[in-house]
Amino acid sequence: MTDSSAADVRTALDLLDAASTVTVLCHVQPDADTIGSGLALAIALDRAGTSVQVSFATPARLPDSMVGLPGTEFLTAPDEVRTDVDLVVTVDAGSRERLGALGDRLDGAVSLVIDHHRSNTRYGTHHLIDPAAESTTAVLAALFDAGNVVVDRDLAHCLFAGLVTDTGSFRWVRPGTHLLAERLLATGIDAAAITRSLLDTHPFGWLPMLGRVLGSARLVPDAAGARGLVYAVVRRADVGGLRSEEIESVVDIVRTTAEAEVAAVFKENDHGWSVSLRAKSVVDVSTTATRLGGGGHRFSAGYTVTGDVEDAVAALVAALE
Ligand SMILES: [Mn+2]
Repeated sequence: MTDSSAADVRTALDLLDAASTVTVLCHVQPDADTIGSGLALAIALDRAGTSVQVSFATPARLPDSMVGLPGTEFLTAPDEVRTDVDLVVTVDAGSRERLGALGDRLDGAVSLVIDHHRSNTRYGTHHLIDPAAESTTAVLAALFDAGNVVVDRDLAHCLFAGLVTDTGSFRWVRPGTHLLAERLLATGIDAAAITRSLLDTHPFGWLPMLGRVLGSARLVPDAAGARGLVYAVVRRADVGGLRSEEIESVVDIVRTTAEAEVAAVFKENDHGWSVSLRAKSVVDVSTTATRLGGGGHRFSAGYTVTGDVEDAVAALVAALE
């Protein structure tokens, strides 16, 4: 289902085959695509007799919504990740910065970057990148096929987690997406339960948080060449003890605004703001985010910024011109 070059696929398989020890790195603030990819790769490598660890730099714990994924026994705390391995693989991380403190594991290492972000900066020694792929797990599915890896129920569970999340529950699809989904479903996975846990389960506190945050939403009709920007601000005080899953869900509501082509959610963090951008059909927010120091996909991207949120909004409006 993907368009990676045959040579890149062959090289990736050869690297994975030759390695006895592998570290798989997921991106910070992990989503189900990076974790599903990391765990699927770990399961497949372990079955082939390879010693493998999977890690991500922050936060300290795996998000609750992902604890039911197969392969979590391969997850390793960042400070326990081996420093000397035959191969370091990164999954779904568009730049070295997305690896956080674990980025230094690439120094002097043979590395394989597996990804689908079109803003990928090609920061490894080898790359398997398909910007047309729906998810990094779809890139992995094609890699498994090329390597004759049998995709059983456990692997299908991990691959489906990334596919259903990155396609927005199969909203953003292309020819072949549903064929891949069908293959994964045919292994007997409980797709409804996986999807509910990943995308449709929030604690009650999510509702009053949405009330506060959505109440702060603003529409800027003149922005983005008069196509419109809608944004909302998620302050620490709004969040309380809520999880990343609740915070990340906000943009999916904000982006439905009819009067705006572009949606943004400013999420307060230790250093300032982490910003999620979404576009519907015309504006390329990958370019916008890259201009502001981040990256992503054409219709879904992000970046971080310091300072007042008012200044951050003004800078975004300027970048969208
Ligand atoms: Mn992804």
